[in-house]
Amino acid sequence: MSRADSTATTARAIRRRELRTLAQSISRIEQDDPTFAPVERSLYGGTGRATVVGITGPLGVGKSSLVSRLIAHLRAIHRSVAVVAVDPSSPFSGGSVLGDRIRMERGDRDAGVFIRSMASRGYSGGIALATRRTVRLLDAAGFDVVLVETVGSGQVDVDIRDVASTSVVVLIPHLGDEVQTLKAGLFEIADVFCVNKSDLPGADQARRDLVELVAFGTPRDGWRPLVTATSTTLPAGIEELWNSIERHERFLDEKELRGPLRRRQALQEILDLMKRRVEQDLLPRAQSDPEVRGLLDRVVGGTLDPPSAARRLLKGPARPRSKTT
Ligand SMILES: Nc1nc2c(ncn2[C@@H]2O[C@H](COP(=O)(O)OP(=O)(O)O)[C@@H](O)[C@H]2O)c(=O)[nH]1
Ligand SMILES: [Mg+2]
Repeated sequence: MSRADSTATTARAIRRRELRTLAQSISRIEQDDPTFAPVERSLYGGTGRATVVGITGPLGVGKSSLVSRLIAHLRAIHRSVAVVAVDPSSPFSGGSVLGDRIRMERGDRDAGVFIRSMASRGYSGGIALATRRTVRLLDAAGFDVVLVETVGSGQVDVDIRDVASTSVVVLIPHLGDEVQTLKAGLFEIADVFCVNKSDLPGADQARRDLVELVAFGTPRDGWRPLVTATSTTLPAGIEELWNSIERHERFLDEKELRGPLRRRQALQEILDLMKRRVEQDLLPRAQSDPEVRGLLDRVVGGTLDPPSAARRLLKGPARPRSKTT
Protein backbone atom coordinates (compact mmCIF):
# COMPACT_ATOMS: atom_id res chain seq x y z
CA MET A 1 0.00 0.00 0.00
CA SER A 2 1.35 3.44 -0.87
CA ARG A 3 1.87 6.07 1.80
CA ALA A 4 -1.11 8.08 0.52
CA ASP A 5 -3.35 4.98 0.56
CA SER A 6 -2.36 4.09 4.06
CA THR A 7 -2.96 7.69 5.21
CA ALA A 8 -6.45 7.62 3.74
CA THR A 9 -7.18 4.18 5.22
CA THR A 10 -6.05 5.20 8.69
CA ALA A 11 -7.98 8.46 8.55
CA ARG A 12 -11.12 6.63 7.47
CA ALA A 13 -10.74 4.10 10.30
CA ILE A 14 -10.41 6.94 12.80
CA ARG A 15 -13.49 8.69 11.45
CA ARG A 16 -15.32 5.37 11.78
CA ARG A 17 -14.12 5.22 15.36
CA GLU A 18 -12.36 1.87 14.97
CA LEU A 19 -10.98 1.34 18.42
CA ARG A 20 -7.80 -0.48 17.49
CA THR A 21 -6.81 2.23 15.05
CA LEU A 22 -7.65 4.92 17.59
CA ALA A 23 -5.46 3.26 20.21
CA GLN A 24 -2.59 2.72 17.76
CA SER A 25 -2.87 6.30 16.52
CA ILE A 26 -2.60 7.71 20.01
CA SER A 27 0.50 5.59 20.57
CA ARG A 28 1.97 7.10 17.41
CA ILE A 29 1.21 10.56 18.78
CA GLU A 30 2.84 9.64 22.09
CA GLN A 31 5.94 8.47 20.23
CA ASP A 32 5.86 11.62 18.10
CA ASP A 33 5.96 9.39 15.01
CA PRO A 34 6.54 11.74 12.05
CA THR A 35 4.73 9.40 9.63
CA PHE A 36 1.49 10.11 11.46
CA ALA A 37 1.46 13.80 10.54
CA PRO A 38 -0.28 13.27 7.16
CA VAL A 39 -3.14 11.46 8.90
CA GLU A 40 -3.58 14.35 11.34
CA ARG A 41 -3.48 16.83 8.47
CA SER A 42 -6.19 14.99 6.58
CA LEU A 43 -8.40 14.80 9.67
CA TYR A 44 -7.96 18.41 10.71
CA GLY A 45 -10.85 19.80 8.67
CA GLY A 46 -13.26 17.49 10.50
CA THR A 47 -12.35 18.68 13.97
CA GLY A 48 -13.79 21.34 16.25
CA ARG A 49 -17.13 19.70 16.88
CA ALA A 50 -16.57 17.95 20.21
CA THR A 51 -17.28 19.55 23.56
CA VAL A 52 -13.92 19.39 25.32
CA VAL A 53 -14.17 19.50 29.09
CA GLY A 54 -11.19 19.70 31.43
CA ILE A 55 -11.47 18.02 34.82
CA THR A 56 -8.63 19.29 36.92
CA GLY A 57 -7.65 19.56 40.58
CA PRO A 58 -5.27 18.11 43.15
CA LEU A 59 -4.54 14.39 43.40
CA GLY A 60 -7.11 12.32 45.25
CA VAL A 61 -10.05 14.71 45.10
CA GLY A 62 -12.01 12.23 42.98
CA LYS A 63 -11.44 13.39 39.41
CA SER A 64 -11.30 9.88 37.94
CA SER A 65 -14.34 8.83 39.98
CA LEU A 66 -16.21 11.87 38.66
CA VAL A 67 -15.17 11.05 35.11
CA SER A 68 -16.62 7.56 35.56
CA ARG A 69 -19.90 8.99 36.79
CA LEU A 70 -19.98 11.56 34.01
CA ILE A 71 -19.48 8.80 31.45
CA ALA A 72 -22.52 6.98 32.82
CA HIS A 73 -24.58 10.18 32.77
CA LEU A 74 -23.51 11.08 29.25
CA ARG A 75 -24.34 7.59 27.96
CA ALA A 76 -27.73 7.84 29.64
CA ILE A 77 -28.45 11.03 27.67
CA HIS A 78 -27.14 9.37 24.49
CA ARG A 79 -23.86 11.20 24.09
CA SER A 80 -20.68 9.45 23.07
CA VAL A 81 -17.68 10.26 25.23
CA ALA A 82 -13.92 9.87 25.08
CA VAL A 83 -11.60 10.36 28.03
CA VAL A 84 -7.96 11.39 28.05
CA ALA A 85 -6.50 10.97 31.52
CA VAL A 86 -3.14 12.63 32.01
CA ASP A 87 -2.91 11.04 35.41
CA PRO A 88 -1.64 7.48 35.36
CA SER A 89 -1.30 7.42 39.14
CA SER A 90 -5.02 7.10 39.53
CA PRO A 91 -6.52 4.38 37.37
CA PHE A 92 -10.22 4.28 36.69
CA SER A 93 -12.04 2.06 39.10
CA GLY A 94 -15.54 3.52 39.11
CA GLY A 95 -18.57 1.38 38.42
CA SER A 96 -19.35 2.36 34.87
CA VAL A 97 -15.79 2.12 33.67
CA LEU A 98 -15.23 -1.19 35.34
CA GLY A 99 -18.42 -2.38 33.72
CA ASP A 100 -17.08 -1.07 30.47
CA ARG A 101 -13.91 -3.08 30.87
CA ILE A 102 -15.88 -6.22 31.53
CA ARG A 103 -17.97 -5.62 28.46
CA MET A 104 -14.79 -5.03 26.49
CA GLU A 105 -13.43 -8.41 27.57
CA ARG A 106 -16.68 -10.03 26.57
CA GLY A 107 -16.39 -8.33 23.20
CA ASP A 108 -19.58 -6.27 23.38
CA ARG A 109 -17.86 -3.06 24.31
CA ASP A 110 -19.85 0.16 24.20
CA ALA A 111 -18.55 1.94 21.08
CA GLY A 112 -19.76 5.23 22.54
CA VAL A 113 -17.00 5.23 25.16
CA PHE A 114 -13.25 5.42 24.71
CA ILE A 115 -10.74 5.83 27.53
CA ARG A 116 -7.07 6.48 27.26
CA SER A 117 -4.49 7.20 29.95
CA MET A 118 -1.38 9.09 28.97
CA ALA A 119 1.85 8.83 30.86
CA SER A 120 2.81 12.27 32.03
CA ARG A 121 6.50 11.90 31.30
CA GLY A 122 8.79 10.90 28.52
CA TYR A 123 7.34 12.61 25.48
CA SER A 124 9.80 14.00 23.04
CA GLY A 125 7.08 16.41 21.94
CA GLY A 126 5.89 17.39 25.41
CA ILE A 127 2.77 16.21 27.17
CA ALA A 128 0.79 19.36 26.39
CA LEU A 129 1.28 18.88 22.64
CA ALA A 130 0.51 15.14 22.83
CA THR A 131 -2.66 15.84 24.81
CA ARG A 132 -3.91 18.42 22.32
CA ARG A 133 -3.24 16.10 19.39
CA THR A 134 -4.99 13.20 21.13
CA VAL A 135 -8.03 15.34 21.90
CA ARG A 136 -8.14 16.42 18.26
CA LEU A 137 -8.02 12.81 17.11
CA LEU A 138 -10.96 11.86 19.33
CA ASP A 139 -12.80 14.93 18.10
CA ALA A 140 -12.21 13.77 14.51
CA ALA A 141 -13.49 10.34 15.53
CA GLY A 142 -16.81 12.00 16.24
CA PHE A 143 -17.09 11.70 20.01
CA ASP A 144 -19.64 14.23 21.25
CA VAL A 145 -17.70 14.93 24.43
CA VAL A 146 -14.01 14.62 25.26
CA LEU A 147 -13.16 14.71 28.96
CA VAL A 148 -9.56 15.55 29.82
CA GLU A 149 -8.45 14.70 33.34
CA THR A 150 -5.31 16.50 34.52
CA VAL A 151 -3.69 17.07 37.88
CA GLY A 152 -3.96 20.78 38.45
CA SER A 153 -1.09 21.41 40.79
CA GLY A 154 1.81 22.12 38.56
CA GLN A 155 2.95 18.50 38.57
CA VAL A 156 1.74 17.89 35.07
CA ASP A 157 2.61 20.39 32.46
CA VAL A 158 -0.78 20.80 30.81
CA ASP A 159 -2.62 24.07 31.00
CA ILE A 160 -6.14 22.77 30.63
CA ARG A 161 -7.38 26.11 29.31
CA ASP A 162 -5.25 25.54 26.22
CA VAL A 163 -7.27 22.43 25.43
CA ALA A 164 -10.76 22.62 26.91
CA SER A 165 -13.71 24.88 26.22
CA THR A 166 -15.01 24.35 29.76
CA SER A 167 -12.70 23.71 32.71
CA VAL A 168 -13.99 22.11 35.87
CA VAL A 169 -11.86 22.54 38.98
CA VAL A 170 -12.49 19.78 41.52
CA LEU A 171 -11.94 20.42 45.21
CA ILE A 172 -12.97 18.67 48.41
CA PRO A 173 -14.00 19.93 51.85
CA HIS A 174 -11.09 20.77 54.15
CA LEU A 175 -8.41 20.91 51.55
CA GLY A 176 -6.75 23.34 53.93
CA ASP A 177 -3.41 24.91 53.19
CA GLU A 178 -2.99 23.19 49.89
CA VAL A 179 -5.99 24.96 48.46
CA GLN A 180 -4.71 28.28 49.75
CA THR A 181 -1.61 27.98 47.62
CA LEU A 182 -3.51 26.54 44.71
CA LYS A 183 -6.39 28.93 44.88
CA ALA A 184 -4.99 31.75 42.83
CA GLY A 185 -4.09 29.44 39.97
CA LEU A 186 -7.27 27.40 40.16
CA PHE A 187 -9.42 30.50 40.16
CA GLU A 188 -7.86 31.53 36.91
CA ILE A 189 -8.78 28.19 35.40
CA ALA A 190 -12.28 27.42 36.69
CA ASP A 191 -15.44 27.86 34.66
CA VAL A 192 -17.14 25.47 37.05
CA PHE A 193 -16.11 24.53 40.56
CA CYS A 194 -17.02 21.11 41.83
CA VAL A 195 -16.88 20.37 45.55
CA ASN A 196 -16.63 16.60 45.46
CA LYS A 197 -16.96 14.18 48.41
CA SER A 198 -19.99 16.14 49.53
CA ASP A 199 -20.92 13.05 51.55
CA LEU A 200 -18.13 14.06 53.96
CA PRO A 201 -18.62 16.57 56.79
CA GLY A 202 -17.87 20.20 56.01
CA ALA A 203 -19.03 20.02 52.40
CA ASP A 204 -21.82 22.55 52.78
CA GLN A 205 -19.47 25.04 54.39
CA ALA A 206 -16.86 24.47 51.67
CA ARG A 207 -19.46 25.09 49.00
CA ARG A 208 -20.72 28.28 50.71
CA ASP A 209 -17.13 29.54 51.07
CA LEU A 210 -16.51 28.99 47.39
CA VAL A 211 -19.76 30.70 46.38
CA GLU A 212 -18.69 33.68 48.46
CA LEU A 213 -15.21 33.76 46.94
CA VAL A 214 -16.64 33.54 43.45
CA ALA A 215 -19.07 36.38 44.22
CA PHE A 216 -16.13 38.59 45.21
CA GLY A 217 -14.06 37.79 42.16
CA THR A 218 -14.16 39.63 38.88
CA PRO A 219 -15.94 37.68 36.16
CA ARG A 220 -13.72 36.65 33.25
CA ASP A 221 -15.35 37.56 29.91
CA GLY A 222 -18.57 38.15 31.82
CA TRP A 223 -18.70 34.63 33.26
CA ARG A 224 -18.85 34.00 36.97
CA PRO A 225 -17.81 30.40 37.78
CA LEU A 226 -20.63 28.12 38.89
CA VAL A 227 -20.23 26.10 42.06
CA THR A 228 -21.62 22.58 42.28
CA ALA A 229 -21.38 19.86 44.91
CA THR A 230 -21.04 16.18 44.03
CA SER A 231 -20.51 12.83 45.63
CA THR A 232 -19.39 9.96 43.46
CA THR A 233 -20.03 7.44 46.21
CA LEU A 234 -23.68 8.28 46.94
CA PRO A 235 -23.84 9.32 44.03
CA ALA A 236 -25.19 12.87 44.00
CA GLY A 237 -24.92 16.04 41.94
CA ILE A 238 -23.57 14.44 38.76
CA GLU A 239 -26.40 15.66 36.56
CA GLU A 240 -26.13 19.16 38.07
CA LEU A 241 -22.41 19.14 37.33
CA TRP A 242 -23.03 18.25 33.71
CA ASN A 243 -25.77 20.88 33.45
CA SER A 244 -23.35 23.52 34.77
CA ILE A 245 -20.82 22.50 32.14
CA GLU A 246 -23.50 22.84 29.45
CA ARG A 247 -24.53 26.23 30.77
CA HIS A 248 -20.99 27.44 30.27
CA GLU A 249 -20.90 25.91 26.78
CA ARG A 250 -24.12 27.74 25.89
CA PHE A 251 -22.68 30.95 27.30
CA LEU A 252 -19.69 30.64 24.96
CA ASP A 253 -22.07 30.35 22.02
CA GLU A 254 -24.44 33.10 23.09
CA LYS A 255 -21.68 35.63 23.73
CA GLU A 256 -19.79 34.53 20.62
CA LEU A 257 -16.74 33.68 22.69
CA ARG A 258 -15.92 30.41 20.99
CA GLY A 259 -14.09 32.07 18.11
CA PRO A 260 -11.77 34.13 20.35
CA LEU A 261 -11.20 31.06 22.56
CA ARG A 262 -10.15 28.93 19.57
CA ARG A 263 -7.89 31.70 18.32
CA ARG A 264 -6.16 31.95 21.68
CA GLN A 265 -5.73 28.16 21.84
CA ALA A 266 -4.45 27.99 18.27
CA LEU A 267 -1.93 30.74 18.92
CA GLN A 268 -0.73 28.99 22.06
CA GLU A 269 -0.31 25.70 20.24
CA ILE A 270 1.63 27.31 17.41
CA LEU A 271 3.81 29.05 19.97
CA ASP A 272 4.44 25.76 21.80
CA LEU A 273 5.37 24.09 18.51
CA MET A 274 7.72 26.92 17.62
CA LYS A 275 9.37 26.79 21.04
CA ARG A 276 9.92 23.07 20.67
CA ARG A 277 11.27 23.53 17.18
CA VAL A 278 13.73 26.19 18.32
CA GLU A 279 14.84 23.96 21.17
CA GLN A 280 15.27 20.93 18.94
CA ASP A 281 17.24 22.97 16.45
CA LEU A 282 19.44 24.72 18.93
CA LEU A 283 20.49 21.98 21.34
CA PRO A 284 22.41 19.84 18.83
CA ARG A 285 23.92 22.96 17.25
CA ALA A 286 25.48 23.91 20.59
CA GLN A 287 27.89 21.02 19.90
CA SER A 288 28.15 20.94 16.15
CA ASP A 289 27.59 24.39 14.71
CA PRO A 290 30.65 26.70 14.76
CA GLU A 291 28.43 29.80 14.80
CA VAL A 292 26.55 28.67 17.91
CA ARG A 293 29.75 27.50 19.57
CA GLY A 294 31.38 30.82 18.80
CA LEU A 295 28.45 32.74 20.29
CA LEU A 296 28.53 30.56 23.40
CA ASP A 297 32.29 31.17 23.75
CA ARG A 298 31.71 34.91 23.62
CA VAL A 299 28.85 34.77 26.16
CA VAL A 300 30.95 32.70 28.55
CA GLY A 301 33.95 34.95 27.90
CA GLY A 302 31.94 38.02 28.78
CA THR A 303 32.12 39.83 25.42
CA LEU A 304 28.50 39.15 24.40
CA ASP A 305 25.44 39.16 26.64
CA PRO A 306 22.83 36.35 26.40
CA PRO A 307 20.03 38.57 24.99
CA SER A 308 22.25 39.62 22.09
CA ALA A 309 23.23 36.00 21.45
CA ALA A 310 19.56 34.97 21.45
CA ARG A 311 18.72 37.78 19.03
CA ARG A 312 21.41 36.65 16.63
CA LEU A 313 20.33 33.03 16.76
CA LEU A 314 16.67 33.89 16.19
CA LYS A 315 17.67 35.66 13.00
CA GLY A 316 19.08 32.32 11.84
CA PRO A 317 22.35 31.60 10.07
CA ALA A 318 21.11 31.57 6.48
CA ARG A 319 19.23 34.83 6.31
CA PRO A 320 20.88 38.18 5.66
CA ARG A 321 21.49 40.12 8.85
CA SER A 322 20.59 43.70 9.51
CA LYS A 323 23.55 45.95 10.35
CA THR A 324 22.27 46.77 13.83
CA THR A 325 23.18 43.48 15.52
N1 LIG B 1 -16.13 9.82 50.39
C1 LIG B 1 -15.91 9.98 49.08
N2 LIG B 1 -14.78 9.47 48.52
C2 LIG B 1 -14.60 9.65 47.19
C3 LIG B 1 -15.52 10.36 46.40
N3 LIG B 1 -15.04 10.40 45.13
C4 LIG B 1 -13.87 9.74 45.14
N4 LIG B 1 -13.59 9.27 46.37
C5 LIG B 1 -12.41 8.50 46.77
O1 LIG B 1 -11.25 9.32 46.69
C6 LIG B 1 -10.12 8.58 46.27
C7 LIG B 1 -9.45 9.22 45.06
O2 LIG B 1 -10.33 9.15 43.96
P1 LIG B 1 -9.83 9.35 42.46
O3 LIG B 1 -11.06 9.40 41.61
O4 LIG B 1 -8.79 8.36 42.10
O5 LIG B 1 -9.18 10.80 42.59
P2 LIG B 1 -8.25 11.62 41.54
O6 LIG B 1 -6.83 11.44 41.96
O7 LIG B 1 -8.67 13.04 41.71
O8 LIG B 1 -8.53 11.09 40.17
C8 LIG B 1 -10.62 7.17 46.01
O9 LIG B 1 -10.34 6.37 47.10
C9 LIG B 1 -12.12 7.35 45.82
O10 LIG B 1 -12.83 6.21 46.19
C10 LIG B 1 -16.71 10.88 47.02
O11 LIG B 1 -17.57 11.51 46.40
N5 LIG B 1 -16.84 10.66 48.36
MG1 LIG C 1 -7.33 10.38 38.62
